[in-house]
Amino acid sequence: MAHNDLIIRNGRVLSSNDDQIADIAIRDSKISAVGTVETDATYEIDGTGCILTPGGVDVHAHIEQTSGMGLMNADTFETATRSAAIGGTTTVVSFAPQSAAPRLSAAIEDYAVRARRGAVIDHAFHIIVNDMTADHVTEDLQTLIAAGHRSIKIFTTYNIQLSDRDICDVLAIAKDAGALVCVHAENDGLIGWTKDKLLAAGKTAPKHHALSHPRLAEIEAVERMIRFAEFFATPVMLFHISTTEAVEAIRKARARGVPIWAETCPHYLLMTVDVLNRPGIEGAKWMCSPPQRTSTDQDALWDGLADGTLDLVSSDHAPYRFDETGKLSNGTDVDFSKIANGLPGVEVRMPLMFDAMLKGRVSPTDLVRMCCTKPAEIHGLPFKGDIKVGFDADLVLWDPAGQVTYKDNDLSDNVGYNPWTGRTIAGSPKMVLLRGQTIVEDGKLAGQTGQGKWIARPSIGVTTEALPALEYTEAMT
Ligand code: DUC
Ligand code: ZN
Ligand code: ZN
Repeated sequence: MAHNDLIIRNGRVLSSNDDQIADIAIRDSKISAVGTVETDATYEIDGTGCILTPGGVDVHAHIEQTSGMGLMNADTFETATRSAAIGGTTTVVSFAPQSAAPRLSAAIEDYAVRARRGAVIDHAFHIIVNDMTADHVTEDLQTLIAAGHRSIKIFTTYNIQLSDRDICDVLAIAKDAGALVCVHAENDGLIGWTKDKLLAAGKTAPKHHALSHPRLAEIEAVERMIRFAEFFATPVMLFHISTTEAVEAIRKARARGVPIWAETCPHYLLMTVDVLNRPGIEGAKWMCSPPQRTSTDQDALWDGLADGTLDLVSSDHAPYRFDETGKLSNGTDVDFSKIANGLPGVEVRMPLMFDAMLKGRVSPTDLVRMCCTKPAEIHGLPFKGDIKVGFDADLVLWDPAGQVTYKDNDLSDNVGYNPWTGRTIAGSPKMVLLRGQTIVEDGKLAGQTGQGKWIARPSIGVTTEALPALEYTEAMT
């Protein structure tokens, strides 16, 4: 029998469908055996007492990207991906925005170069489209999707929204070329109107940001995108779901076969809107869109994850420093509408969810499914996100007895504050392997910048077996 490079012996191995004490053998960067491994290896690690999961797959992180206000975020591929690695994430999907270059093809090339230079972990890009009238958009989308960039990100708000008419064109192109359309779904008119009223009434503090994003703004746009997915019978991924009603709308849509996927994020599962109630400008650290909601919404999100209505948990890492280069770039005496939205999250997503697993909030196999396997499957990342023979040897060795209390500046990104400060979580990622190579050892970075590879994502072969899309088909023939 062939010799292995590494065997991790006798750990508690969590995969998408198993929770067992087992050995994991690795050969040529792939998992070569899971179970009782009788052969030997160049190196062996004793995993007794440890928990092994696949490396985290975070399919929603903003890296080296400008905000709707044109502000560059705080992380480079180097800082974001080292932070991800230390938190047990080995694959990240970030964004190549149309605004970064004259053509989509050039925007992708630009981001590919940045990531190739800086990334410690494997990566891919969603293509952000915000102007369907620009030159060569359709042609570039078709070419890029065929070349392995099989997701398009669109917004219904944020100064970069597409009209409903343009969204139809994007969905038709995506259906034809085999891409997943990912949507930031909030109603722009409701947000704009509410924001103006709040500001006119002098309600300008960070806590008023939450009021300016009414829950109905999410509910309306989610319901609209569900109908669009239904009409085109092509898959749509709803990003960062935060409300009970949106979960319910997705549940109903899925029950009638609409090809809808949905994610939520740790800051909706584990924070409420109260985080914005800090004195002065301090609440800006927790401002994101959609905003955090209520404990009732948290319960609905957990229930949605448990029954599969919500598929996965992403970080929506959107890093802005709490200083004049970031959140305070327009000063400290400003209204909420002039403050960049987003929280750092790429490092804490896996540990927070691992802690939730140890506390019994999610089952071990569900943890793996929602943080690793489903993100990889839905976003088309081959051989990522599970512990199975033939998969990439992307693994995290957790110390379940480890305990961390987050402190104000203890993350490895470039943000300088930790929105989870004061929270104690159980379990810590001791060792992380990327394709069989150690990138984190004793909780410290051991990987190199540029070690991460771009992962080609094959286009979706069959769009859906769900609805026949009768009206769409009739209109097309
Ligand atoms: N929401 C945020 O809070 N930040 C970045 C993008 C987003 O959708
Ligand atoms: Zn968004
Ligand atoms: Zn986002």
